[in-house]
Amino acid sequence: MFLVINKKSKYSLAAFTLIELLVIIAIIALLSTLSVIALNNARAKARDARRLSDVKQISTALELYYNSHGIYPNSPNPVGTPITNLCLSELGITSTCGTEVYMKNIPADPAKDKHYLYAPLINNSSFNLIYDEETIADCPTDWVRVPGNTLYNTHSFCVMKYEAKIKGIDNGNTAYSASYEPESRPSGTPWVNITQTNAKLECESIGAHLITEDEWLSIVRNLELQASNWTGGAIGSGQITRGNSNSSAAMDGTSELDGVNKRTHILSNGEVIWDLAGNVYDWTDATIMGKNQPSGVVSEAGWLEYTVLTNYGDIAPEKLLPMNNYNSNQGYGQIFSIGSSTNTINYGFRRGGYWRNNGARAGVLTLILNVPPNDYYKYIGFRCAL
Ligand SMILES: [Ca+2]
Ligand SMILES: [Ca+2]
Repeated sequence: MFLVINKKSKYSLAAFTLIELLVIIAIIALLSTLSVIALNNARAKARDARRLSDVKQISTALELYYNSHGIYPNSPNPVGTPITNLCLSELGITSTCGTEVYMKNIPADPAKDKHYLYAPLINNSSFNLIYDEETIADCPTDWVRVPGNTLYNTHSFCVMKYEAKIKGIDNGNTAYSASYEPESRPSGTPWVNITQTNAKLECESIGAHLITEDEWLSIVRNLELQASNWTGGAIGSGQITRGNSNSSAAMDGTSELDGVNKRTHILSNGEVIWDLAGNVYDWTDATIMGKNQPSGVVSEAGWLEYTVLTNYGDIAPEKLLPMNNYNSNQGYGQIFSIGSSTNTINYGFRRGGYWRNNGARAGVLTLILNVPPNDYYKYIGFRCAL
């Protein structure tokens, strides 16, 4: 039997031409490459499934803590420390457990270089739980992946690394044309003079969407937990940098600024995003009527520190306020609201501040609510998300 097969294969081999052999070798090489890719994808998917399950379990343990204590635990010490392998007990999130244990060994992210992050918000009445999925968002060139956040129900997503530019045109300060297409790239100045309505349509035209408030906040809650985004080099020390906010014009995305005007922020997964604060305002996709806006003691239109708000209107506090009762002194910016209890006009959300905010008014949580969705200005741009 063995002999027969051997004979036959010898005969077959002789019948192949060199070309045929090369084709077969190329096909085998391609198939093995494909199967390696498929295997890597399957592994990344398995890690993502693990992440979702871990995050669910950690959230459950945090709810158990809340049931006993009426608040969520403090951040691990120092703030921004990964919660990997720490213990959640009546002592909070610490390296050694107390007696009342809710989770003995908080699971580690399945990838060695990634970590889950936890931070409470609004006097420990809510919390961020941040996790970075690998496969959910496979981001295009010059877009960045942003980790998900349980507080905002966001999975990991892609967002433009730069404020949107007009494809093929370097001067973004031009009259709107529907024939223009949005693109994320370093060169050129941001696409401005565009209404919130058209910014939505333009993002949809490339298969994306205008960044949502939940996505914006997921970025801010992540970067505020990275020490290198603070001028003092530690979380809460100095300010979160506020970008191009003290100059005479919008800039392209090729030159960085120094100190408090640094234009880039880093995320927990190492991704770098430009001009979230400053340069031009970024539309987000939300709208709110004047009468439903947050307000302070003085009931008139104007800039307010977050710390002096007496009424949050229709915006949930965790979607509005800086952590730890911080305000513009920590680089978060301020809010501009209409300050009227009767105004029924709709206004679009825009974030971050712009080149001429002279400091305090620019910041990663700056929010201005006085421009309707169909108005446009040379200092309002946008960015898309996927
Ligand atoms: Ca277009
Ligand atoms: Ca901006």
